[in-house]
Amino acid sequence: MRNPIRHPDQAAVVKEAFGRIDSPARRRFLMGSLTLGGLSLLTGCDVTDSKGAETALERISRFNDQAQAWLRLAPTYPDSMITRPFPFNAFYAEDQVPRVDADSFRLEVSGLVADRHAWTLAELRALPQTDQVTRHICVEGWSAIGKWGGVPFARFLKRIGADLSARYIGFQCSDDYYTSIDMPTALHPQTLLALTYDGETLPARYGFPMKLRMPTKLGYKNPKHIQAIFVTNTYPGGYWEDQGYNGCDPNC
Ligand SMILES: Nc1nc2c(c(=O)[nH]1)N[C@H]1C(S)=C(S)[C@@H](COP(=O)(O)O)O[C@H]1N2
Ligand SMILES: [Mo]
Repeated sequence: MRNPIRHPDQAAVVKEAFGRIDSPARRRFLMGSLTLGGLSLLTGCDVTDSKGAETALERISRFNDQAQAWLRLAPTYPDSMITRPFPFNAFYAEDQVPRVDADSFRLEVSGLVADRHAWTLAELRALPQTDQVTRHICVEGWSAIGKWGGVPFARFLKRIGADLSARYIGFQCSDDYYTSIDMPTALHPQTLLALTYDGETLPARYGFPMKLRMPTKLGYKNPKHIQAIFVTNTYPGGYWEDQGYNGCDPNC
């Protein structure tokens, strides 16, 4: 790996990524200890001539790009750079924001998970929390820096016994919005099940009772007012995805 490991969760993601690599030879190559003979076994390329070696290296590099994409961290900022007021955006006006009742709220969990119990807000708040100051980028041409706090989503997925080899996580929101992400994005160390904004309970306009905050994805992939989460191998699409957007940032 060219990336130094800077974050405890990042180490977990690296382990996770290696776990996904089926061939022990591939794993050894990434650890930097694979021989030329091993390289030919791994890629199925004849590396005795330069063209073969080139092809083999290209295959490895493509794989590395994927691994790097999983590990790429979005920049973080000091609190002094937070945009105030942080903009509101949705497919409707601010006076139509859904009002969710905190006491009766239950987060539903379904699909490829071991524990399907529905979560109260108190239970979610009792999980270990972290926060981050990152830039939110909207396809409509604006961006803003904000501070979100909550549960690292990878930790939540492990806690509910999600099948981490499944392909997608789908989100259903209480305003008829819906979206989905792939598992590598779900396990990214900066993907947060956010319960707070700027140190306060997440306000209604920013997605009370919770939103998924991902600085590595465009704004519309960050669902607010999450009501239900499901783990699946069938691509669930999304409100904007189904209209042709793919959800990647310009570096993706
Ligand atoms: N439930 C829900 N989530 C949503 C949306 C929405 O309309 N409904 N809009 C998305 C878009 S396009 C953006 S830019 C952000 C805006 O989040 P903000 O209001 O916190 O700035 O929410 C995203 N998540
Ligand atoms: Mo957006």
